[in-house]
Amino acid sequence: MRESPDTRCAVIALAGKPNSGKSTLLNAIVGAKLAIISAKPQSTRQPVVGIHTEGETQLVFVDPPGLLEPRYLLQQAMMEQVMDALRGADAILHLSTLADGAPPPLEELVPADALKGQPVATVLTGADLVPPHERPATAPPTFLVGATTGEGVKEVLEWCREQARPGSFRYDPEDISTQPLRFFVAEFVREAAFELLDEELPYALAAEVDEFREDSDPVYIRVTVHVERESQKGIVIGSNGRTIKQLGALARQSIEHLLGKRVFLDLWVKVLPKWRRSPQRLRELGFPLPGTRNT
Ligand SMILES: Nc1nc2c(ncn2[C@@H]2O[C@H](COP(=O)(O)OP(=O)(O)OP(=O)(O)O)[C@@H](O)[C@H]2O)c(=O)[nH]1
Ligand SMILES: [Mg+2]
Repeated sequence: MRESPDTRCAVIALAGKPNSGKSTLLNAIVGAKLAIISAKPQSTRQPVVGIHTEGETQLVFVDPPGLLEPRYLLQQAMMEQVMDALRGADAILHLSTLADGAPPPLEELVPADALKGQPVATVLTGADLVPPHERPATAPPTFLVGATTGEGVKEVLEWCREQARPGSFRYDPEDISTQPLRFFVAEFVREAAFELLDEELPYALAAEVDEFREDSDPVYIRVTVHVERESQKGIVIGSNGRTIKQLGALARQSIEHLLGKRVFLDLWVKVLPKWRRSPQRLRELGFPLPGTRNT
């Protein structure tokens, strides 16, 4: 890692309701598709880390799930990760869509122990959907962003850079994430499910990489798609396997793009009853359970 008296760093957490555009902004900042995006809420379940290094400043962005009232154990585990992301942050970007307007202060949305007085900027997303003359006037630390068009991202980054403090880089300046390829593979399978499947199904679905042979050509990746019920398995497979084929083709595009290699994606659907409410299943799928963290 670069050791220099001039290097500066900050960890920046994104916070906001589901669908406020956190993952879209993370990708716009990093300039690559890391986090999955969906028009349906609650697509992010585990925080995605994106690194932005420019000159002597390294910013580490954490894109956690959206803020919600948990109704089952998976959602509790998701909130646990939001709190971890906030606690570990030097500064916070609080997102809300322009349509929803300015969000209430974060202190009203999260437990007091999740915050430690970090600077918070408000980011209003979806600016591209509103003609310029109808947009509200804003001044730092409030920003208007069209994350899909990249408008306003530079100004947000400038604010983030101002939050950086002297310190050596934590990561190689070339790195854009800290997470293994397996993580992104499973995420891209879930993203395809959010795109292609309706109603409850994307929420009842988890993806797990069982095998990843990077040295084979094409790269061989076997993924188990877990659903909660036999009837859901039937829908995910579809008649003559049509749906699972579509799902695989869509996920494969994103995976090949990230890997820069051809991929053979072998998808298997299994029923894992009630995994979203099972501490053991959630732990196996890599979710931290509430109250089990050393903080
Ligand atoms: N037009 C426009 N659409 C946006 C913008 N930001 C996000 N979106 C869209 O809003 C939807 C939600 O975006 P995400 O980035 O997945 O939202 P999120 O906050 O990560 O959502 P969760 O992970 O569910 O908490 C997607 O359909 C995005 O394409 C924006 O600035 N402009
Ligand atoms: Mg997200």
